[in-house]
Amino acid sequence: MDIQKIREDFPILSRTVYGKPLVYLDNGATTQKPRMVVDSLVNEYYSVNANVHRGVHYLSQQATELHEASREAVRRFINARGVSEIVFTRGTTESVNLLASSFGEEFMGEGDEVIVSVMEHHSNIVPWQLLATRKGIRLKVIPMNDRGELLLDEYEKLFTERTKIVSVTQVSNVLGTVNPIKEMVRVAHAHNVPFMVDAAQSVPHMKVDVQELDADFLVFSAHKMYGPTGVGVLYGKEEWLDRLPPYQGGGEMIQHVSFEKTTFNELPFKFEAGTPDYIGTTGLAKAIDYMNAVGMERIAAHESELTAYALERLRAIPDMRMFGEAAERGAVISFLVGNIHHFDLGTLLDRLGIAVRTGHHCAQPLMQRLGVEGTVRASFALYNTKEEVDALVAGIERVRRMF
Ligand code: C6P
Repeated sequence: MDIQKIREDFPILSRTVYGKPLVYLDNGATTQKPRMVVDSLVNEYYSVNANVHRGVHYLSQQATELHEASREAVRRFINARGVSEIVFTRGTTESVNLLASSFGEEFMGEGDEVIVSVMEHHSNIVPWQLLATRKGIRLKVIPMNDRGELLLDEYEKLFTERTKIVSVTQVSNVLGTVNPIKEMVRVAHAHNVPFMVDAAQSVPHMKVDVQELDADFLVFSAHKMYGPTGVGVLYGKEEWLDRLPPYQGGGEMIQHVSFEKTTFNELPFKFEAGTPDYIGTTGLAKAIDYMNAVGMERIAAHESELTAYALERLRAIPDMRMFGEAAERGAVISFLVGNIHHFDLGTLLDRLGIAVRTGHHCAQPLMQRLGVEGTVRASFALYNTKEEVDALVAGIERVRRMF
């Protein structure tokens, strides 16, 4: 992989901050965008813009074709059986809210249970909690060991006749743990319970195949995979989506409306009320093209090598405390150094041009389990280099000396 050539596709990577070259290590929050993705947004606004699925005119038809071609690109990317299984949303968070609301409405009642894990992002906790308040359902939590690996024996024990759904992240945004989702789905299915995969932190880094995982639902955001903000995906098996009620009402999601009775559109439009972000979905398709052109295996291999290198170098720093030592891990490293506050470390690294994330990473229950208020997190993407890891290590050493 020619990293320097790849970096040229991302104009922002050559900028400076505080007069220092930018070292962008906050890819778990959002990735930077290659030129071809941004160009596609501009081009579509300038030459194709018209509302989709509504007009008989040329532009509307062309915009609709682009939008639906993007759905097909997503289908192929995650190997769904059909485009009816790909629902466009605003992002992972909206996808989980859609599912919790719709699934909860149809299939859950007082005393029913949802299984989540201790390492979930707030977006995969709070939507279920809202349901808990509304409908009296209960959350059950899969615990983990001190390396940050879920305890599968404990997971199995959580199932009861009241368990209605399992919802777990494939990769932790804090620990980097890659959970054994395929095995966990198999266990859920043995109990006749469907499984939702939060793939926000996996889809950008590894090949994800919904049929191989046998996932019933899978959610992710375009902006974490080199695509634009404001677009996301809810994948659902057709047999499930068919049985779920609509989430929001409005245009597009209807077949016929009268004041007496409304009938709903076919899948996936039943879940897509209002004008979709059709420019954004084209950007997502371009991001998928970009990742495919580099190659998912090559992206995974590069990031794995970079993470191994970073782990080795960071571990050599005195007073380094790392969070997450799972055998299977992604390109995320959380740490604290001595008693330097995570916020101070992050702020001082920023002054050196190094962008990392600090705080609870929208995973406060996990912070509680780790016994910390927050951590510093470095998260890598396909354009990061060993020199950037060296800059991070040198930056941390410098901050240590200051303290
Ligand atoms: N995590 C991070 O810095 P949205 O914001 O809807 O695109 O994604 C939410 C989300 C859901 N699940 C996981 C595992 C995530 O990591 C995220 C987003 C970012 O870790 C922003 S908090």
